Amino acid sequence: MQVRTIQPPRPHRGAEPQAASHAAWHADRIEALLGLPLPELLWQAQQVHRAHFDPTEVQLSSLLSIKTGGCPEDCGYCPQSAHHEVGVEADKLMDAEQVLEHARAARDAGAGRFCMGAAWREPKQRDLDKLTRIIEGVKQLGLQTCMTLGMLQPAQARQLADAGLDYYNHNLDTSPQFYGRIISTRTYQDRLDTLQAVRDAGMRVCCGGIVGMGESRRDRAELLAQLATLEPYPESVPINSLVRVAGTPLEHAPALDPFEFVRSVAAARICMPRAWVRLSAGRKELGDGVQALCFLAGANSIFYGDTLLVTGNAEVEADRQLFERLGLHAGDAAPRA
Ligand code: SAM
Ligand code: DTB
Ligand code: SF4
Repeated sequence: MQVRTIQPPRPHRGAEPQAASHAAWHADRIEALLGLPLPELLWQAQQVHRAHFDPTEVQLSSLLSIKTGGCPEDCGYCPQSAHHEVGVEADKLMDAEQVLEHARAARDAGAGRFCMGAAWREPKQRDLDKLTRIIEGVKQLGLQTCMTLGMLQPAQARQLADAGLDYYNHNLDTSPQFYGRIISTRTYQDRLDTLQAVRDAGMRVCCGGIVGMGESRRDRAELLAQLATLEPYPESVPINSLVRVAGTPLEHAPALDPFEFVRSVAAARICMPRAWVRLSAGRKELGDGVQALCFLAGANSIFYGDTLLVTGNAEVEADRQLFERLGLHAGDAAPRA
């Protein structure tokens, strides 16, 4: 009998040990890693990966846009910003029952974590009550929960943590130096403040960035240095490859050599040894060969499901076949200390 979906992960083994940060991860050191001959870089990344994880195990996160479009922020890459003419219709927050239907389907297809994204600058108080019900419902399905709702005040972060939210996703996106070329409506410090509020509330942090927006290798090193020196570093690190969406200011960003993406994944693995390093947006466009190199470079998580937020993702059936061809399986065993 043909198996149509990737097998569900083994049950989660409780809280992961807190990741310690390495203050020594200066951008110079990471830039030197990024410039290594690729076999050297992959070898180092594989050694670090194998010390903490089963290299054949990949965590599956499914993504759902629970509030789409019409966002007041001007992030230059984003199809959901109201500043760009993309043709994404603005919607209101999805009903809890509808979210739970999607979550059930994701669980049945083998996902271990359910990530919900909202195109907001920040959530409003009235939204938080509904979000609390959603978090409780998704957890009852046996899924880990993650949300990305924009900036959070400390009290909002505490409310989400009290509802049982496991992870909060908030990306730094790029280096502090390049950031102003991409976003003007919120500062780098705003993002760091939200990350601190999430940490202080006791949630796990999911924080990464985007590669391929016209930034330099130095910028990628600076981004990774920011992430690796957060105290502690994020438990989950999404590395997105820019999806160039027509109508966004980055529609015509020059294509980046895909090996630079692989290098970024490897460096992320080396400087954040016990993080889930997630191949995020742009996986479909990277193709099977580059994805395979990313798994060899220490990536151990993917967004799983036919859509991301509004753009297409690698299809579930294609992922099932890729895992079979590469000898990978779904799983989310906590990293070894
Ligand atoms: N509005 C919230 C926020 O920005 O914090 C949450 C949703 S936002 C879509 C989450 C992340 O998706 C962004 O920080 C960015 O890293 C990523 N993203 C958005 N559009 C993308 C694109 N076209 N290509 C790659 N990554 C993208
Ligand atoms: C993240 O780092 N990538 C995801 C998730 N966090 C929310 C979003 C990717 C969005 C890609 C473009 C889109 O479909 O809107
Ligand atoms: Fe809004 Fe998030 Fe898109 Fe920025 S990335 S425009 S904050 S939805």
